[in-house]
Amino acid sequence: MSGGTVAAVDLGATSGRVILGHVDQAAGRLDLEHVARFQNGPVRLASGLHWDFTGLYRDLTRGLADAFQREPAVASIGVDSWAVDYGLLRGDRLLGQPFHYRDDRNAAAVDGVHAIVPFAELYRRNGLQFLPFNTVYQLAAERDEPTGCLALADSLLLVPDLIGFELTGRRVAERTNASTTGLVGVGTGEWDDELIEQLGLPASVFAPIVAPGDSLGPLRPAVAAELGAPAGIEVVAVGSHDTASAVVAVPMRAESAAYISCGTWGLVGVELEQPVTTDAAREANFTNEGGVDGRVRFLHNVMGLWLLSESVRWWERDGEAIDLPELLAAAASVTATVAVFDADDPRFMSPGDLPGRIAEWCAEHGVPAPQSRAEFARSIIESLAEAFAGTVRQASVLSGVDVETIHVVGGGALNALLCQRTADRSGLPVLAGPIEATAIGNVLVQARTQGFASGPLEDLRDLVAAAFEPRRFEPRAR
Ligand code: LFR
Repeated sequence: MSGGTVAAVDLGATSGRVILGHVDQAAGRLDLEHVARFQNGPVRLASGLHWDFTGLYRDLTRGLADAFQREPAVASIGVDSWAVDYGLLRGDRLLGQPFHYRDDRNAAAVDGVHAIVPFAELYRRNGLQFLPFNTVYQLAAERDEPTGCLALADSLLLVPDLIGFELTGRRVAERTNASTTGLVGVGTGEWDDELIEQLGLPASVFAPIVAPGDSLGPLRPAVAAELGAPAGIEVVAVGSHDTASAVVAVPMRAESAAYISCGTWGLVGVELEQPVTTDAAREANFTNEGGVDGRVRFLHNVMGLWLLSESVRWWERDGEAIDLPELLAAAASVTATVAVFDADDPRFMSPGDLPGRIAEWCAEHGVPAPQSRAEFARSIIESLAEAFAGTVRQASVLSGVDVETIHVVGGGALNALLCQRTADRSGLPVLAGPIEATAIGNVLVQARTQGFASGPLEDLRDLVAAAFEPRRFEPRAR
């Protein structure tokens, strides 16, 4: 076995990137080369909140063209993104820009779905926490809208699969991301046709499920020409749900660790071999999402750095530029006791005046609201740290994993105050990094398919631990 290079396309809710990964497991080599970074975000059209899919596709293909220019010997491409959102196709034609999961059309559909399949029954079948934007609710909304496109469509592809289709012409549903739709059986990992039928959704739009590591086949010749890629370069399915890729790259011992994949969201949980769909897990709103190699991502969505980034966006709306490192430094030196609010409160889900909503939460709960921006930032960090610590405790109780260490990966690993306060509030050491866990997980799954690495996830994690030494935060007295 020798090494080689693969290209990872990693799309987050606020930015996307194209990264080259150089891997040679035998030589202990795993390093990343950043090729392109571009903006992403919601676009409000008359029809609601959407993603600019065509802009994203333009940016990522430009990034891939740069990647091939730098490194003509790229062996394959893998794509991951956030979950749940999809494009509808009629033939090869995309029927409009995909909806953004923060659009509020979903809320109205929830009761209708639960009237047909009560939530407890849904949970038993799909093992998913309740999130109003799970694809199942989005599709129920789409089905009922007079202008909905579902009836026109002959296929539905989640965002990374849609990109895979544009690149290769092949329509598949990668399993880790399909598991976030609410329409895949938690025990089977296959589309739950009975559920799909019960909900009046067209079974024929769903593509065949493939596993991370499977090849989608070569780039379409026209795409290869546009990218300057050698003919025959293939696209490999990775853990196309970004969180699944991130968990691959958590340098943990899963039997005694919890992870927090912290970016826009804070995904807090443990890795299991078998799902946990007990009443207690359902009541705590824990999810059993599909992981790479059939592992289970038993976790809960905490609101995450969205609380901070959306507050900053609100403060910047009149053109003022806020320096984030400066704001965080100011937050770290706040000495006043700040409000710890419920970071999970649904009022924080949609875009807008988050500082105002935090103040409103405080007023309702009789606690003094933060006054300055530094206090707001500190209050957000304390509230996230508290939610993270509490969710780790719950994950441990519900799953039976005796958590000794918390790993923080993703952009949040850069936020020293958040990592320290999570250690303090949980009483457990926090190991921070790698920051680019998602891209690394994407790279490693491709590398295994290409023969640049081999073995179970534990072996891949050893490589991560050696290449990206985590930063350790010891818990301090509170
Ligand atoms: C993180 C993430 C979460 C998912 C949310 C919405 O980027 O993929 O795992 O719940 O975005 O898709």
